[in-house]
Order: sequence, then structure tokens, then C-alpha cells
Amino acid sequence: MKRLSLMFATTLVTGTAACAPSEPPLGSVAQTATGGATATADVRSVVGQSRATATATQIGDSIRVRVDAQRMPRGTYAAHVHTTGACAPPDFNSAGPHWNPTGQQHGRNNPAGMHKGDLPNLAIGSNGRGNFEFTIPAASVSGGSTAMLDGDGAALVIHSQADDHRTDPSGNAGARIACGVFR
Ligand SMILES: [Cu+2]
Ligand SMILES: [Zn+2]
Repeated sequence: MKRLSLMFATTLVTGTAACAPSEPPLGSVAQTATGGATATADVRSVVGQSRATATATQIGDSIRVRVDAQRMPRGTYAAHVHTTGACAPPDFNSAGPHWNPTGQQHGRNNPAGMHKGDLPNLAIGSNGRGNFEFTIPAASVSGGSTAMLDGDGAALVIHSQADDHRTDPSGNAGARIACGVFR
């Protein structure tokens, strides 16, 4: 009976969505209950397997980024916001360089750094999971001169190696192994 109710609820939600006048355009943002804009990325491997969910939420004049990863080999991996919302496998070069609206160099340990898109390394444990939360100061999810979701959007990219947080332009982080467009 509980399962039946659940199925009914799912049908209801789907039916409501189908009645919406149109799909939101690429790069549009939803409003959270607290009023801050939010965007989410489904981060997938080169063969389309889900690897992480990334959420970017406007909090005051900052963006709070949360990344939750699963089904990854144990290790330490670079993660960045890249400047273009396009994830074409197998190399994900379509996502462009790190999001950098203020013209800085790469890395928090670089005196000329850092990019707005620079994030902490993702530490994956033996259970295949890992996560972090990080605040990007003086940035907006949408709108203004430091908008993450500008005309061509943005993507969350995970790399094969750790970021050294110093080497311009990409921290010696190796290949791009997973990518998700913020929507
Ligand atoms: Cu990157
Ligand atoms: Zn960078």
C-alpha cells in the first residue's frame, strides 16, 4: 500500500511537470525556499556513469558549492568550476578553462591567484565516497559581472589527479574524468 501511494505521488509530480508551459532554458536557475538562486550539476564519467552531484547556492554575495561524490576509486582528485556549460566526452575540453571572471592566475597558493572556479581537492575514501563544501567569495550564481551562469553557463569538472593549488593555469591536475553542466 505504501508503495502504491509512492507511485501515485510520482505520477502526480510527473503530470504537473508535463503541464508546465515550457522547459526552462539552459543555464536558468531555480529559487530556493530561502530566496537564494541555486544550480545543480549531475557530474558523469566519460562513459556517462554518475560520479557526483554538485550544488551551487547563492548566500549573500558568495556562492556556496557542495560536491557529493560516489562510486569513485579511493584517492584525491581536483575539482573546479569550468567556464562553459558543455560536457562533451571523452576529454570534456568543451567545458573550457577554469571559471575566471576576474582575470587571476590559478591556485590559492599562487600569489597571483586565484580563479573563482578553484575548489578544494575531493578526498574519496575506501567506500568510494567523498564530499566538500566551499564558499566562493564575491560571486553570483546568476546576474552581475561575476555570474557563474553567464551566457554559456558553467560546468563542474573532476580530474584524475590532485590539484597542487599553485601551478597556473590548472594545478597539474591531469585529465578531466567527469563533468556536469550546472542547470
Ligand atoms: Cu578542472
Ligand atoms: Zn584554477
